[in-house]
Amino acid sequence: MGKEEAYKRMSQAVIDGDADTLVEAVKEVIDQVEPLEIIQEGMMPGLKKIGDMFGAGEIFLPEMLMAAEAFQEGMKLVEPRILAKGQKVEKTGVVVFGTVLTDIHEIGKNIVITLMKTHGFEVYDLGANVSPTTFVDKAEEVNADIIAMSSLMTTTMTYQKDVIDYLKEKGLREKYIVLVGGGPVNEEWAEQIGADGTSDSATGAVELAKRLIQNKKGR
Ligand code: B12
Repeated sequence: MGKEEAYKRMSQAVIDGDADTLVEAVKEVIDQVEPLEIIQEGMMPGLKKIGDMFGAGEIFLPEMLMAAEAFQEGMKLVEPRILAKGQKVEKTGVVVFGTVLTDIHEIGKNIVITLMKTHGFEVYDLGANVSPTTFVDKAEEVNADIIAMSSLMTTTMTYQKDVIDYLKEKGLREKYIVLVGGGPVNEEWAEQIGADGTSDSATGAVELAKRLIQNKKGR
């Protein structure tokens, strides 16, 4: 089976919430292609489709949940391959990463974290539903360079601003690079809340993080 065919099967398997078929299709190509390509070309289109279907009221929460679970089964195969590529990389910086308060979406955050690790970042994953105090306390504790926040809903993205406001309140805003991301987040939003940047892709997020760290350390 060619990779295009395998990617189509992966996407459909995510939509169907069919972890077995997804894992099978991933195994068919995993030794031949870039692991990140499997996520981007094979698995993510399915998740996007399921989100659109949910938004249109064509499916309900159980189907979305099954799609997410199938996706995560696929990730179990792909993630070690991505991590294996970055074993001998020099340390780039320290990142504290979480999904904001009342938001439990973690898939995108986890992909960005995996890729950051392969580029030498030491990443502290705070999980989901993370409060401003937790973000900031952890960043202080581990002497982080970057605070990174993910948010997948229009109703939760405002908590990204709360973290930045809390940093300002504590007189710590200038100490950290603040990155924001996730579905509804764009450049305009990042600028509006006073974040240092955003990206809608994992590779873009890593490039941005590297560039901003270089600038900061060069100061
Ligand atoms: C999977 C999913 C779920 C899963 C999450 C499982 C998990 N453990 O993560 C489950 C089923 C649990 C779920 C629950 C809900 N969901 Co949901 N979900 C989705 C879905 C289909 C996909 C999200 C996803 O993982 N995308 C794939 C990843 C790779 O993309 P990403 O997160 O955007 O990340 C990329 C970039 O944004 C970027 N990035 C991400 N984070 C960061 C951070 C930084 C710093 C940077 C630089 C970059 C960056 O890099 C990533 C890689 O490319 C979306 C639809 C969609 N189009 O997004 C709906 C969606 C986000 N969900 C939605 C809703 C409404 C819900 C529920 C409220 C449903 C309900 N009635 O209960 C609950 C929310 C519960 C809560 N309190 O959080 C809505 C949100 C609408 C809104 N208000 O904005 C969406 C948009 C669906 C829709 N069309 O209506 N969901």
